[in-house]
Amino acid sequence: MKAKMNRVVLIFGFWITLSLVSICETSNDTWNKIREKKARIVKKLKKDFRKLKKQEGAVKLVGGENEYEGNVEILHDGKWGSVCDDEWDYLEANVACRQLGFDGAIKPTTNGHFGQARRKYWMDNVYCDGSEEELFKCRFDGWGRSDCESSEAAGVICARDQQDRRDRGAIRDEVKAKPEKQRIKDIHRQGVAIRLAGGRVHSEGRLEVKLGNSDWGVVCGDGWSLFEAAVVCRQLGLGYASDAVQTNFFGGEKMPMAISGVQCHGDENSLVDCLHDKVLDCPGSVENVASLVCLRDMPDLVFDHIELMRTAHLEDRQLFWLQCAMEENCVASQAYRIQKESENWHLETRRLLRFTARILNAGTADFRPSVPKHLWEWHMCHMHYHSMEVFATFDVLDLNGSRLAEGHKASFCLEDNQCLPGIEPRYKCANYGDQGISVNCTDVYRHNIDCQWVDISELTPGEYVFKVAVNPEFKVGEMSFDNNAAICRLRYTESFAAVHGCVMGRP
Ligand SMILES: *[C@@H]1O[C@H](CO)[C@@H](O)[C@H](O)[C@H]1NC(C)=O
Ligand SMILES: *[C@@H]1O[C@H](CO)[C@@H](O)[C@H](O)[C@H]1NC(C)=O
Ligand SMILES: *[C@@H]1O[C@H](CO)[C@@H](O)[C@H](O)[C@H]1NC(C)=O
Ligand SMILES: [Ca+2]
Repeated sequence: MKAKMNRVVLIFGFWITLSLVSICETSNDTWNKIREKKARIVKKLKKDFRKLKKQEGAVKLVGGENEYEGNVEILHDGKWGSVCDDEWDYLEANVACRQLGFDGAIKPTTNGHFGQARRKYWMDNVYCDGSEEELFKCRFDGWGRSDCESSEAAGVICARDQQDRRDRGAIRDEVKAKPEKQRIKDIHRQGVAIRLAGGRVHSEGRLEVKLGNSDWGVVCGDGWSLFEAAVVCRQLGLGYASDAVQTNFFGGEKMPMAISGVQCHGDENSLVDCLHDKVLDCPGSVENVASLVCLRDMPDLVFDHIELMRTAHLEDRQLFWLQCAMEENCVASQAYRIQKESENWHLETRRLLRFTARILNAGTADFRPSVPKHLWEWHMCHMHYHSMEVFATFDVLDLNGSRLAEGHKASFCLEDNQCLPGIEPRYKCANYGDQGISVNCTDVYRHNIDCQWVDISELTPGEYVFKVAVNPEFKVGEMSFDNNAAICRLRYTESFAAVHGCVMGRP
């Protein structure tokens, strides 16, 4: 009833405004100004109207400081849900902003830039081609299908008007400026003690911190990740970080909060070498307590960049042969546009940069998928179960680091393909077998299998950066993440591609 009243008021307001604007249209001088104003008003009303209607697929922004920024929430089945940041980019952000009546996006945001996801994820792996008018018309995994954690909310900063879009650069810099952080030991000079508490064993629990003579306190969970946990495990002599969680599972919700915004690179020997908020700032619930699990034996994936350089090559392939791949989002969005618009789409060719991905587990424990077996998905096209949604990413970037093309190999079937002498392979994809990579075994995705490529059809010849990374979202703990990516140069001419100069790095 209230919504209906609001609607009537809105429509009435709309009519009055338009009439007033028309009466004022006498002077040619102010005509242009008025027209601009009118367009703005109409846009704003359209947006408010859509929100009020509460119709399927409506979107809204939450957690921002004003109405043109925030995490994206979408309405499905009468309930609002969050959107996960996997594959969340400019194209998707633009669609969301335009649906809200803005001119487009200044920036997509990820990792819960505007706070943790407050609701169940309705959408994950959203792929828009940019022509969609509403977000739910983009391709995605299906309502409610997601493997995302609450820290992975997707958001946007929308452009208020044309001027905003021109000022994009300046605003982008402004967004980058985070609240000030300082090294812990530079502020707390009287000494900092740490310990784990509340765990079932001594190598897990909530992190407790004692600053000088004050009482023991807990640490805010915002931004708490495996990199910070790794430092704590190392400092306490407990091995490596297997899990970093933001939860009161290990208690601590009644304790005072000692520090927030802890941020480590991951190789520090002591937590006091990490950064933290100068001023304690931990918005959100009291359950947001930094907690962790340390383990002595951990897997350690190492990406083989030599094999990547040796095997990279181009292939031109007709869309007819790529239909399975299209179902799994392994081609660029332009291909879907061609499929929609061209009658002979299956004769169009795509240019693929193919390469072999060879991943060794050089750790001391098996690498197991982050998703339990009963949640694995059967993929009809490729006739096997997918156990890990984002096991690897393949990106082509320009020399400034902007992403121009990406592989979308949706999922991987982890198995022992080759093992060092004396090691028996144990993981096999066939027959719903257990998936994983044993210590001293490698999982090999040869360049000739489906989806093992980046679709570079829209790329112009030139020099680029090619980056391949495994376990890129750090969903599974490892001894080190500094050997998980190969960052290489890609030389691309009309007819030839070479990947060279690879260095190892972090995803
Ligand atoms: C009003 O301005 C337009 C261009 O902006 C011009 O073509 C037109 O002649 C002007 N009309 C009057 C009455 O000045
Ligand atoms: C990289 O950025 C510089 C300056 O911002 C610009 O002049 C150059 O064209 C950019 N290069 C690419 C490949 O986008
Ligand atoms: C794996 O290989 C390394 C180096 O060859 C060796 O030191 C280690 O013992 C092996 N681990 C297992 C579990 O076989
Ligand atoms: Ca690793």
